[in-house]
Amino acid sequence: MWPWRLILTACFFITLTPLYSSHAKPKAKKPTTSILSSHSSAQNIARINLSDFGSHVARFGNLAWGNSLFAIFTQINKERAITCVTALSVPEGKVLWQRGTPSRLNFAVSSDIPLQVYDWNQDGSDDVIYHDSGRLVILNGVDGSEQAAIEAEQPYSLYIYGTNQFGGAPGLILHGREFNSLLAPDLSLVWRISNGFSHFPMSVDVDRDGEPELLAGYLLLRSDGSLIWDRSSLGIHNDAAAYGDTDNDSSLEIAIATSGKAALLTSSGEILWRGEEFHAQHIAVGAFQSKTSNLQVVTMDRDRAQSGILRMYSNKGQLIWKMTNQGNRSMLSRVDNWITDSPTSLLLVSRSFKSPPTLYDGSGRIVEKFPFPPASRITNGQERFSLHFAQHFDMDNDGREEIFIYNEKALWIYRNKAKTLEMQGGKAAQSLPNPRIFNSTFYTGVQ
Ligand SMILES: [Ca+2]
Ligand SMILES: [Ca+2]
Ligand SMILES: [Ca+2]
Ligand SMILES: [Ca+2]
Repeated sequence: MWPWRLILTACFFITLTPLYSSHAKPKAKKPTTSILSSHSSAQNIARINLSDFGSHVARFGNLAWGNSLFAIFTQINKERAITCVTALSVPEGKVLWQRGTPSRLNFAVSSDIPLQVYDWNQDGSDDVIYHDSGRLVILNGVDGSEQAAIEAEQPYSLYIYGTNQFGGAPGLILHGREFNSLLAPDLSLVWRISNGFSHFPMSVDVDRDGEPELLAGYLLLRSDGSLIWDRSSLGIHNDAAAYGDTDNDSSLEIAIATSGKAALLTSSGEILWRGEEFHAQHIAVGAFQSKTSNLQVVTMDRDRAQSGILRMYSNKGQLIWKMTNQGNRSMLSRVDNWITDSPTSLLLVSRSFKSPPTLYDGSGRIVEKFPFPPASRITNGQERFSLHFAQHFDMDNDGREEIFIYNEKALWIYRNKAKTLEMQGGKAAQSLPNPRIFNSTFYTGVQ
């Protein structure tokens, strides 16, 4: 029953509009399923029930010795104070340690919380870094004990910044509503700047000298905190950002979801084009289409009608297609290695009210759907989904990414069991440690 009902539901709700052919003669209806789906066969490999410590926020890392994987679920109260952190082995589902008191009331999180998982003391096992109640705390990932703590002002999110100024260890950005601070590996303050609100920073080496710059909101900063450019004129705030060399000229472009029309900028801050969004919330840059060596820009729009519109643009800003009715709170993420033998990347759309997490190809066709019954319910004969989240990386170093789906009730994991062609598409490995995972955020862009 499952797949047929989903396919019928998708056909009913999703409108795909290919724009290159708008003036051409009517054509036979195109299939909604991708040819890449023959290289995709989702197999559920774990269904972990979360008891009372489940949450909308999960991070992932190798907390114990021997590269064993853990999910770190974090609960908060109504004042956004962290009330419980639980380290859960994956896929076994055993609690390694827990700090605080779990509560079934504290699972809901509607914006980022300042918590990341990274091997801060470089001893080979990841640590849990978070800010709570005026303190920045680093927990030893092995047992949850406090490794270090300082008093620090309240950030909105935390970002591991791979600057080279500390001799190999990264710095930590406290990304606040009105400031950004860089802390050294010993947690001493290096610099602090004021800026307008944004959700999450992004590092990008715009001049390709090996030292990444930092995009904090609409400010591009050198690693010493000095300003390169300010594009506050772009709109309400930077909701999400991504980058890539979209035209193969060796110079990077920066794509920003601006809470309004999306923007593509040169690395020197010149605006190349704007999109047509009402409220661009998420953005991705990648090689989604096989017929060109240029990259595409994809956005998720919280449009005026609140349907959730997915759009794909060429690097020149030409709208290639759009798909309405994705769900107004849907997220998107570029997935490189679900199908390792494909030269193109896929799009994972998740947190839709209307369908389970879904992989699309560069033509907007469905490659795979990932059923997640813990968030599913039938209302008036139609399937609807409560809030749920998706993450993806290669958990077992076989070159293929697994898809992780979770809410406060459960964590499910899918792998691709289809036969590979044993050709590599030249895309970067997605195993841990992975910047997309240790700099995790709700506001997916380069994520
Ligand atoms: Ca460590
Ligand atoms: Ca640089
Ligand atoms: Ca370029
Ligand atoms: Ca894998």
